[in-house]
Formats: sequence, C-alpha cells, structure tokens
Amino acid sequence: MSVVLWHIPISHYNEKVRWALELKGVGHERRAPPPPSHVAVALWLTRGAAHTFPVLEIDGRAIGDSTAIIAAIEERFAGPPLIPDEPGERARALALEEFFDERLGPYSRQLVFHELRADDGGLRRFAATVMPDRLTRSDLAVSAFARGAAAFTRVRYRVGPEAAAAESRARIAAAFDRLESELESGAGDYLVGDRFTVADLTAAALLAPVVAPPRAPAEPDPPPALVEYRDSLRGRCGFAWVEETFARHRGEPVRP
Ligand SMILES: N[C@@H](CCC(=O)N[C@@H](CS)C(=O)NCC(=O)O)C(=O)O
Repeated sequence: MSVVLWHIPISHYNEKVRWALELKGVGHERRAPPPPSHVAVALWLTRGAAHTFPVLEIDGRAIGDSTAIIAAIEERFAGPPLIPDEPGERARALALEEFFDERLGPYSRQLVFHELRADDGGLRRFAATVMPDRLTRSDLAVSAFARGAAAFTRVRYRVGPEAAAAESRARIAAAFDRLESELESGAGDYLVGDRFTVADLTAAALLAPVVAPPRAPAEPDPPPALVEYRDSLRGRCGFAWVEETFARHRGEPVRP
C-alpha cells in the first residue's frame, strides 16, 4: 500500500500525525513543500476539500485534517490502537481530541508566532528552518520569506495584536487546567482508561510548542519572552506530563 504524508516538519498538527504513523509502524513517504505553498498543494491534493497540512494520501485518496487522518489509519492499521473500542472511552477520547484540536492548537501556534514576530530576527530564524536549504544562504531570500511569514501569520493566525496573544495565553492556561483535571479524575498517567490514546497524543503534540520536550519538532532559537513564558509554566503538573508523555511514547522521531 502506498502511503504519502504531506507535512510541515515544524508544525504541531503535523507532529500529531507523524507520531501516530510512527507508533503504528506505518511505512510511508514524506513530502514537505515549504509553507505557504503548502496551502495550494493541500487544495490541489484534496480537490479543494482541505487547505491545511497534514494531508495523507492512502488507498488512492487524499485525506486532510489530522483527526480524519488518524481515524483512517486506525481503521487500516490495527496496533497499537489509538481509539478505544469501549463506546464510553471512545467517545471521551474523541471529545478530548476535538477539545485540544480546536481550543488549544490554534493558540499554542499563535503565541509562538507572536513571540517570534516580536523578537528581533525571530521570523528570519523561523524562515531559515522552513525554507529549502539552498535558499537559506541568500540573505535576500530569507528576508523575503520572513516578510511572507509575517503577512501569512497575521492574516491566517491573527499574529500581531497583544490582545490576541493575551487570549492565547488564557486558552493555553485553560487547556492545562482541563488536562490536569482529567488526569486527576483518572488513574493519573493517561487521559482515558489505562493506556495511551489519541487524547494523550493530541494533548502532548499540540502543547509541544509551549513545552518544547526533547523529541518535539526542532524549533528555531526561542525568543527570550518565549523562554520566560515556558519557565512560568514549568511548575504545572501538565507541563511535566507532556515531557513524560513524549519521553515514554514518542520514540526516536524519524526526521524530517
Ligand atoms: N484542523 C487541522 C489544522 C491543521 C493546520 O492548521 N495546519 C496548518 C499548519 S500548522 C496549516 O496548514 N495552515 C494553513 C492555513 O491555515 O491556511 C488539522 O487538525 O489537521
């Protein structure tokens, strides 16, 4: 079976799917056209159905959206299962996946871009991590790419206004609150039942830009304000849980 993952190496939604594919040992090829060209590629692959990455090509279909992709690989590749069979646990795992996808993912991304944009040279460092290698030797190309990233993230992710960053900090705090209260009401290590599910995978992958555990996607040198923010969250149980979940379940990532 030919499986192709179209992805952005640095992105947390893409990390969610890479993690699932690697955990299940699904052999696949990876392609990574640089952002923002990926939007056109996603639209072309999915015939207009999705404009975001990741996109997975499998069985002759192109599937957009990390939740739909994980559902599709769960159907085709049995183990280890990510979505519980028991109906109550299944519903809880999928509801938590949805919560972290919608109420956390956009905000952890927004805040990182906010701090990169505010930091001198921050978006240039970001540009250098996502541009094709050969172009990073040209100062002009890096500047043009950084300006493109500033415009794209302002329009698509509301990066710029301090009010938007404040909202992101509040949403991230709320996501940690939910994570910690779900862990407290369960056995402690996992969000649903007594094993790793798509709920843990989603919470950990989408908090990775905030926590920066060792096996998370490589980030550009973080701005001091981001380091300070990270340090302010370090005492939270949820922060330690993300680090432990990566250490225990991520395995050595296949790069890029
Ligand atoms: N709900 C989507 C979100 C994916 C997403 O936002 N991907 C970003 C990269 S991190 C993207 O391609 N954004 C392009 C855009 O918003 O136009 C998923 O779970 O896959």
